[in-house]
Amino acid sequence: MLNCTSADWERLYNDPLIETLFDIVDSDGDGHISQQEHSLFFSVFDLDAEQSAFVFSKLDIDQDGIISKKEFVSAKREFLSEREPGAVGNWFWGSVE
Ligand SMILES: [Ca+2]
Ligand SMILES: [Ca+2]
Repeated sequence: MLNCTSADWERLYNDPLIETLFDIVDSDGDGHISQQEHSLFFSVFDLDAEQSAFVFSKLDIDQDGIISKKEFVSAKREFLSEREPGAVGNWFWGSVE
């Protein structure tokens, strides 16, 4: 993060893969991921659905009950930059080998 230039940040926030993934999870296309959509995403990808509510609360940084695109992108960024168990991104993607 310390080495990130503003161009890097711009690239991260405009990563088409993240946008695409967000749009997939946001199945009703209202621009936010609800807990129901998140739970559905977990089941579709055969992840542990029982963890969905807990993971959702981790991702919902401002605790307003929905995951915004900004929150989603920040989780993805944490997944890419953090290898510590318990990092938000790790919870989102489940246990990654
Ligand atoms: Ca939605
Ligand atoms: Ca939120």
